[in-house]
Amino acid sequence: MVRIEGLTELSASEILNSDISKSLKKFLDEKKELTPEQINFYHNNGFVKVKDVVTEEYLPELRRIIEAAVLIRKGKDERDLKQKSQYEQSFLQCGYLCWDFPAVKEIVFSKRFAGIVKDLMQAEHIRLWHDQALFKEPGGRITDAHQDCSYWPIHEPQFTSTMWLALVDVPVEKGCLYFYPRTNDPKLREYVDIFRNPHQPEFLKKEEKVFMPLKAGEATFHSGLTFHGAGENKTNQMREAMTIIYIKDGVTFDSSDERNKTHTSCIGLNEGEIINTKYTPILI
Ligand SMILES: O=C(O)CCC(=O)C(=O)O
Repeated sequence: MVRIEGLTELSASEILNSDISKSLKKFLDEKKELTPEQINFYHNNGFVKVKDVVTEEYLPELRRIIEAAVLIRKGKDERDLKQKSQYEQSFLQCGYLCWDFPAVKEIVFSKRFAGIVKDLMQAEHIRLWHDQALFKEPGGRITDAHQDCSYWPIHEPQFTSTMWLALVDVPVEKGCLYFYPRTNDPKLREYVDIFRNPHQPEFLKKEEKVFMPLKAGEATFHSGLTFHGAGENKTNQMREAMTIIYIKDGVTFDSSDERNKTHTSCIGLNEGEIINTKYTPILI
């Protein structure tokens, strides 16, 4: 049974049917400056932590909107954790929220967030790939280590990036992410089937993991190539995170892997075409 403190399906609908505040809207378009050290760190290691991606003043409203969308999507699921598949025990996954809920679209289309990725990738323009809220339930299992690009039909995985935004404090014991530094090397590719039958790639067994506990409003950005996972949620509170995944404008559709070629964001594309569909607008 999915419960979010202080929310009912009725109040969640009311939140989602209201306009977001003018001040949050303005904040979501405000530039967030990165330091050259942060950009270098991202390039060298394949991930970086950024503070104050959402500041204290704006986080409560933003968090409530995402929570409301998650409750509407998952509130009718009566199963408890043990009745779910192994994959579903890792997180409540709610994708493409921005296309169902206009208030979430205001957040996902934020130029502040996309601008960080533009600077990290040193790109002319950034497109949306997709969004997904990832809430790990109390007692939720680990997220097995994987590379995101394994599941995406994109020829240029080095030009993909995920923002993982903590909506609440996420210490290690609540299931924060960890990264394997410098695994953003295009030569290191291995498909991990996190959905049905995860395994740990042999070469990762020798690598160090870097855990990334975050305060609410902080975020990590990681390349689609970087191997990463998350710990269990050992607390009795929900681990609440919102992710937005971005691609550099100009990346192309790779239809070679049967498992990925029907990805929603690529519907209608032919092999090698620039990814430019109704789901992947230019954000900045
Ligand atoms: O939130 C998690 O537990 C995993 C997140 C993840 O794998 C990702 O955002 O790429």
